[in-house]
Amino acid sequence: MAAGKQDQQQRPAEVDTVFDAVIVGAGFAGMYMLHRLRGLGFTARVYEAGGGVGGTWYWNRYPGARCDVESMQYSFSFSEELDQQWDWSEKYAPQPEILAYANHVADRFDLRQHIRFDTRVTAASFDEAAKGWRIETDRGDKVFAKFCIMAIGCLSAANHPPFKGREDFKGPVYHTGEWPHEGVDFTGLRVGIIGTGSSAIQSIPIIAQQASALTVFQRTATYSVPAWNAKLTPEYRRSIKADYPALRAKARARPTGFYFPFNMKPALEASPEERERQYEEAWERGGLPFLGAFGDLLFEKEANDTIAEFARNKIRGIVKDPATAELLCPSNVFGCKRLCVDTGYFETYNLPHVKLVDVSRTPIERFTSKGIEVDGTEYQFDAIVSATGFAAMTGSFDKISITGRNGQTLAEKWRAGPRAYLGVATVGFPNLFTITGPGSPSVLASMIQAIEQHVDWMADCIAHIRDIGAATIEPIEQYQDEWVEHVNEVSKISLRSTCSSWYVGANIPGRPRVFMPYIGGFPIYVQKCNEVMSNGFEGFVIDGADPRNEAPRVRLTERWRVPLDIDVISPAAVAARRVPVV
Ligand code: N01
Repeated sequence: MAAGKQDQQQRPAEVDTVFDAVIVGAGFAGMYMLHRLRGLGFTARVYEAGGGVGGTWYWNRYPGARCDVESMQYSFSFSEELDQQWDWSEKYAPQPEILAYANHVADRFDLRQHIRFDTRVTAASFDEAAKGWRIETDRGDKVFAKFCIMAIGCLSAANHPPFKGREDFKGPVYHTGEWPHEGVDFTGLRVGIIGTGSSAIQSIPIIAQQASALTVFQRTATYSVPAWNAKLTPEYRRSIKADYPALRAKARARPTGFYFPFNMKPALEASPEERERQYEEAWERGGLPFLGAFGDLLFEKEANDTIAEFARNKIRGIVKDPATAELLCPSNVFGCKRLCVDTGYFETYNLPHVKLVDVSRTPIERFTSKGIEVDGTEYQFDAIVSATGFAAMTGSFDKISITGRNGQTLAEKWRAGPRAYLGVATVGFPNLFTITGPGSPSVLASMIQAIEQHVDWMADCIAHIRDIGAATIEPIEQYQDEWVEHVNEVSKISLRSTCSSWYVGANIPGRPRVFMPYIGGFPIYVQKCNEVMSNGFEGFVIDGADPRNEAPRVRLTERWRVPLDIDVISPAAVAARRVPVV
C-alpha cells in the first residue's frame, strides 16, 4: 500500500492537506529529496522561504560569490545525463551559474509544482496519535505528513552581531548572506566591510574596484590560498565527461568527498627544502587542495607551523605595506578555521583607497549615524557590508519551533549542543530527518556529495518503513549517545578542534562549544551508515510494523556501496592521524 493512502485514513483534524513527506527548504538538499521521494511514489511538498530554488546560492548573491570546490565536482552526481549535458564555464563556478544550474535541475526533474515558494515553515510538531508531523507556515498552511525532512542548510541563518547603535546608521547595511537580488552598485561610495571570512575575502576585491574608499574591519586574520580560477576549455570538460562516473567514484572514496591529488608523507619527515618545494607546487595548484601538501598538517602542530609560516610569507610577499602585511598574517593554526580561497584578496590591500582596521583588541564600539566607531575614531561610510557569517549548523533549526514527543522542543534538547544519531535523526523526534545535520560530515565534505548520500540513505529508509508497513522510526538513546561521543572523540585528533571557529559554534557569543561536523572522513561515515542500514537500521526503533509482512529487503542505493580508498583512509592511516581533511 502506498504510504499516502495509509495517511489519508489517519488524517488528523485541523489540517488542510496530508502528504507522505514535507521537506523544508528547496536548496540542493530539498530538491534532491523531493526527486527521490517522488521517484519512489511518495507524495511530498517542499516549503521554501525564498522566491526560488537554490538555497545558499539563492541568498548569497554578494559580489564575487562562487564555489571553492571545482565546478566539475561541485554538482549533483546522481544523473549521468545531467552530468553529460551541463557545461560549467569556469574552474570555480560563480554564484549566478550555480543558481542557473539549480533552476535547470528544478525544471529538468519537474520539481517546481511540488514546491511552495515564499513560504516559511514556522512550526513542526509531532502528533503522537497520528504518528506524524503537523506543519505550519507563515502563510497559514496547516498540513500533516508522516515524515518531515529538514533540508535547511548548515550556513543559512545569518549572524547579525548586536552592534550598539545599529539602527542609527543612515545608509544601507547589507549582509553577504542576504544580498539584494537586484545587486548593489558601490561605484564612488565609501564602503565599510566587517569580517574577513570566505564571504568577505571573495567580495572585498570586487567591491574595491567600485568603491571610492573601502575600509575592512578585521577581528581575526585569515589564511587564504589563491583560486587561480580560469575558464574551462571544451577539451577539459570532454576529458572529465569521458569517464565522469570514475571521477565521482574516486571523489566518494576521499575523506573530503571530492577528489584532488594529495601527498600522504608527513611534513615533519621532509627536509625544509622539500617542504618548500612541495608548498610552492601546491600553492601553484591553489585552492583547498593546498592543505593536501602533506599528510600531517591538520594533526601535528609542528607540521602545521611550517605551512602557516609559508602562507604568512606569501602574504608578506604580496602586501607592500609591512604593517598592513603583519596585521593580515594570521597567528592561529593553518586551516583550523575553514580555509579561504581567493582571487586577488591580499593584493587589494596595495590599493591606495583600501584600508585595514584591526578590531581584535578594540572591538567595534558602535554604529553611528555616519559610520562605525572603533577606539574613539569614527569611520564614515555611505554603505556598510556585514560579512559576519552564520549561526552555523543549528541556526536554521532555531528559526522553526520543532516539538517532538511529550512536548519537548528541539531547541531544549539541543541547548547544550546538538545531539543526533549519525547526524540524520534525533531521539524524541520520530520520522524527522535532518539532511547534513550536526554529527555528519556536512561542511567538511563537498556539500553536494554529503547531501546526496544523506538523501539516498533517508529515501531508502523511508521506503523501507513503507515496505514493512511501519509507523515510525526513531534513534535509540544509547546509540545516539555513543555516536555523539564518537564525533566528539574523533574531533580531538584534528587541530581543528583547538580554535574558535564556527565549526564549534564559537563565532557567536553564548553558543555551546561543541565540534559539530563529523571529522572522521566521508567514506568512513558512509560505511557506518551502510552498516546501520544493512543491519536492519541498527540503533533505531522501528514501531508499528505489520507482523504479517515478510522480512523486508533492506534497500541501499547502489552507488553508496563505496569501497574505501585504502591508500588514503585505511584504519592504519586513521590511527596514524594521517587522514587529510579539508
Ligand atoms: O563567515 P565567517 P563567512 N566584530 O564566519 C567576523 C562558507 N562560504 O560568511 O573570525 C567583528 O567565516 C568574523 O571574525 P572572527 C564557508 O564554509 C563558502 O565569511 O569570528 N568581526 C569573521 O572574520 C565559510 O567558512 C564560500 O574573529 C566580526 C567574519 O566576520 C562559511 O560559509 C563563500 C564580528 C565572519 O566570517 C562562512 O563564511 C562564502 C564582530 N562582532 C562562505 N562578528 C565559498 O567559497 C563576526 N565577525 C564556497
